[in-house]
Amino acid sequence: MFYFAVFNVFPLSLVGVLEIDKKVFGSNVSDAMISDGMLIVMHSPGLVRIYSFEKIAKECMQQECVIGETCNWRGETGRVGDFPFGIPCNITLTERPPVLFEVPCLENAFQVGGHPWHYIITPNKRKERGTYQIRCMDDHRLAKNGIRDMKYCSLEPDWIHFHPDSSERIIHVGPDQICVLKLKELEDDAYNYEVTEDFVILAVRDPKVDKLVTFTTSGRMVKKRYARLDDDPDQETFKAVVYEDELDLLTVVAVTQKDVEGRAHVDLYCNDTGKILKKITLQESWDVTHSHALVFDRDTLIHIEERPNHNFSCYVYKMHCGPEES
Ligand SMILES: *C1O[C@H](CO)[C@@H](O)[C@H](O)[C@H]1NC(C)=O
Ligand SMILES: *[C@@H]1O[C@H](CO)[C@@H](O)[C@H](O)[C@H]1NC(C)=O
Ligand SMILES: *[C@@H]1O[C@H](CO)[C@@H](O)[C@H](O)[C@H]1NC(C)=O
Ligand SMILES: *[C@@H]1O[C@H](CO)[C@@H](O)[C@H](O)[C@H]1NC(C)=O
Repeated sequence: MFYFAVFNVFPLSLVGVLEIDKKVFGSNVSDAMISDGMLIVMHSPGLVRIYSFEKIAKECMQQECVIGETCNWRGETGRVGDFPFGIPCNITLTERPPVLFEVPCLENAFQVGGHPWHYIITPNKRKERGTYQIRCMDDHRLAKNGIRDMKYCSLEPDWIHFHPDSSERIIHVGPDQICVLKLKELEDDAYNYEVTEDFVILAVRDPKVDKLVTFTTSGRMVKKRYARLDDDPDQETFKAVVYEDELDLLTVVAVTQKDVEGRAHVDLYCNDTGKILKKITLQESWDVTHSHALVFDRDTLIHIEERPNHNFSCYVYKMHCGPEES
């Protein structure tokens, strides 16, 4: 159902090819991934199981085939890596390996990180959608303040993930706030760890526009029958948070609908303190109904926009060091 080709890097070498077979892992397998030496298998509805990939690779080794050399695999002979022989699926499981860890969660949104290892899930109940729990991997114990619920009313959900830097922090992003959280060890407490705020970045929003009455440019009064959404396009809304590891910057995209067009700016924040360092206004508009990707690498900022019918635009910005603002 799924095949993994697993490599070591530096130097590049093949570890092996593994099949996730429903006959072995269960007929309800919906997805799988390999990360940090763990094989993570997701089942529907809502169950995640973790196995040791290192152990599987070691114990289920069938045959060490070497790329470029002739090999005989189940009666077929070919050169390993050549088309159409390919690489034999040489990590073969006949029975399910021992489960190291399992947890039920909604829509298999499961993440591991932190030190010691913690995981983030949404409990496997519909009404828990939009809430996240941060728990210790060892004993499933909830961290103090480990239930995160931004209580937003928005079209796009808030999102949470472990910080990709080495700081073991957590980033939780809602329409108008970015919370960078950290795990603090507690002593003599019912909880072993506490989730605390490292810093928070807030969107620039005009509190006046929260009223249910607004005026058009011609002065006509418009009464709204409902309160606005938290990610209503005419208020500054966070759309992406990207971490640049070489400059150690948190890059944030904020979009505000002005007239008919969405205008975006990219703000660079110090990863350590959350202090704003630079604001870059994008020249092109940002249509919130399209999909976007932002890549930031040293002095290059790339914005990729996908319009309907696979129509892509790619905008490239170069940063210059100098007295003038650019
Ligand atoms: C980013 O900031 C955090 C928090 O102060 C720090 O621990 C980390 O080392 C910084 N940078 C990188 C590259 O991890
Ligand atoms: C998935 O299937 C396995 C075995 O086939 C079973 O043990 C498990 O309870 C099932 N899980 C769910 C969430 O239905
Ligand atoms: C699988 O085959 C590849 C090359 O085809 C080899 O490098 C690797 O060591 C083998 N792995 C196992 C677990 O047998
Ligand atoms: C892609 O979109 C742009 C901007 O809307 C438009 O100018 C261009 O003609 C489109 N290209 C194609 C091939 O549809």
